[in-house]
Amino acid sequence: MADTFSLQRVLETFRSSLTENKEVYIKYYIAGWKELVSFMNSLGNVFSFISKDVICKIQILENFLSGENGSHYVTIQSMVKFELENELVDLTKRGSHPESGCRTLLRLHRALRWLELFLERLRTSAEDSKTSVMCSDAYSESLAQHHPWLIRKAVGVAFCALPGRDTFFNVMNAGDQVQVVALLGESLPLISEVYQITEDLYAKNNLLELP
Ligand code: 1PX
Repeated sequence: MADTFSLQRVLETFRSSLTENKEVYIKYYIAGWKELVSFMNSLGNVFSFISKDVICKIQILENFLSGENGSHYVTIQSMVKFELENELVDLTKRGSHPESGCRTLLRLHRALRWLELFLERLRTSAEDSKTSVMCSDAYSESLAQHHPWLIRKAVGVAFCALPGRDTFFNVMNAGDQVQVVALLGESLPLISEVYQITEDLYAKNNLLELP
């Protein structure tokens, strides 16, 4: 992972995460998240409680991937099959498998929906739009529904520290605003596709509310 964030690289990692049969490689899925964490870190320390949580979840998945059952963690599809067949998932309340791959990835999956909604707002935003409003509207529509009051409050405070739209576009490192908007237009269908494939898989297996 290079030091400076680039939206192009996020696009490439999410593109690499899709297999020919439309399964999702966990390795590239988490690589995409690492890029996003590096972007968030470049925005300042107020976001560190968020990036810590993402890094922790990435680490859990990486441990599975490099562990003795790593071959079952190559794609999200193979992970779900393996963990369910071997009863490695707490399905209704937290018990002996509080950090299963399935529940850990579900947290990132919900956050991917936030990202999709936020980037779509950013892509279609007017020059005087506020990133804090776009972020918090996208959050209310997605992740907030899964977070308790205290987290929602802390997230609200962090949003207020977001830089303005111009800075945001610059930090994305993808050229001028017209180019960034074009790249966002290219990235969003891919992010949506990865999201939808995961959503359908989780829905089919009744995994969308894992504790
Ligand atoms: C191209 C520019 C895009 C900007 C990239 C920013 C990436 C943001 C990534 C946010 C990922 C958040 C993951 C949250 C996972 C989660 O829901 N965790 C909670 C539940 O976990 P548990 O194990 O307890 O069941 C956990 O409690 C969360 C704690 C931290 C708060 C998470 C807030 C998420 C806010 C999303 C908005 C981020 C705004 C960043 C500004 C750029």
